[in-house]
Amino acid sequence: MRASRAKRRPVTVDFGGLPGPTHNHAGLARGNLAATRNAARIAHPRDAALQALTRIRALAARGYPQAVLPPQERPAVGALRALGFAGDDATVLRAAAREAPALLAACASAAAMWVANAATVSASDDTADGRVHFTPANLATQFHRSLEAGATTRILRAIFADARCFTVHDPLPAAVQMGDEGAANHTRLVAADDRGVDLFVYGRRGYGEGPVPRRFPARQTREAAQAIARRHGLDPRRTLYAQQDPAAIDAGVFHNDVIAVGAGRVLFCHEKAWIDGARVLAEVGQRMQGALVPIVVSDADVTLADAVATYLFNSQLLERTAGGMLLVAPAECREHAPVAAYLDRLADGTGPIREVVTFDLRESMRNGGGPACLRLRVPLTDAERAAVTGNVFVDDALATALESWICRCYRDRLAPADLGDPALLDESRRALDELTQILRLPSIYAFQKA
Ligand code: SUG
Repeated sequence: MRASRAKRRPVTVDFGGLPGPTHNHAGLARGNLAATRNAARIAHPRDAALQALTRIRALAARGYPQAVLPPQERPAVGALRALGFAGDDATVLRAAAREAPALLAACASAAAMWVANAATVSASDDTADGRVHFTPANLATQFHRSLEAGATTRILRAIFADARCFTVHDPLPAAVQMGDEGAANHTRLVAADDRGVDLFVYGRRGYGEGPVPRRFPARQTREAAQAIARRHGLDPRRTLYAQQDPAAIDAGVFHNDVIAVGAGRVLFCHEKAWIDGARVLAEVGQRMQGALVPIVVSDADVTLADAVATYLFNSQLLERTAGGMLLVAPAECREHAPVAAYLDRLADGTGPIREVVTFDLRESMRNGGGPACLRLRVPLTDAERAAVTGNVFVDDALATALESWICRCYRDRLAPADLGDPALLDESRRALDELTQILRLPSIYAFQKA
């Protein structure tokens, strides 16, 4: 009995995001300090995609199950048409470039690469009907990101098509009260009974009074998180809600995954992550039947500003077969003296984190996306894994095919002025068409249906 239950336990598959061919730095996301700082810098789409793939490939080689989620079609000509630009695709792009470059940049963003914002995912172990549930994020706070929700829903429905195992809901209504940014604000921990405990973190309430940041938007609402827990059929006794400290949002923590990461029994967070953080940890610990292993970093060790500058907490926490946890951090953490010193102490053999590896994800980091932003965790049992559509699980053959696809199809550099180039749209469509064949997916892009 015990053995068969244990066998059914889901194992996390990391679905990695691939930066699309229009990867660029447009400074679109207010409250995201890296993105704002790097506005209009020349971008390197090929490097961006290769950096993302290198991380995925290395983790797959270490035995961590990896899969990929395809990028979205950009520039989103349909979105520009909805904003009043008319004519054929080239005319729409040229007019937008001339009359409204900010709108063109928003419609050309490759932001869908940060798949931690694609959806909130619940394990079949935790849901009332025993299926894996997905709610694609509406990303309603930022226009350029709100454009992702429809295609994300289509892509998830193509990959997780088997209705016996999976339910992909519609995104929540895209209104300010329902702002939802997906898994970046959701942490699934595992309690002493080996079942999940869900921590949802929100930035503000959609209704009623409550603390709010002064400078920057709080993207996730409590109501959105509660709606997701309800529709996924999560057990309220194993679910809890915490509010981000508004001062943290004002310091550049636009998602909870910029200041905390949890996996299994371990929760690695900054002391200033949440309002009343000690109470939050006590409640998480109680729901986990005492199994929580918190690692709380004090401001004296790493300031909030240093955490935001290096993305220390935008790391992946992975269980090692050799025991303890592996922290997968951005290379910037090793280049920053106080954070590098902290990491040496963290992995000195005395604590739960035994090893730190870093990756150069500089192109994504310049837009405020580190290792944790670039993966969507999907807990799957063996049977659920077998029910996934397409050739999306990464092995050496797929990684090699993706590498040659990137080298063949991506530009080396992209400046803001290139976004209105009709050739870029054609190249992107050709690339995505090839990718759907490599991944053996059905037609997921609007241009493939035209
Ligand atoms: O929504 N950056 C993204 C970064 C998302 C990071 N994701 C997580 N923390 N999970 C954002 O702020 C910048 C695009 C630009 O400026 O060109 C951007 O959208």
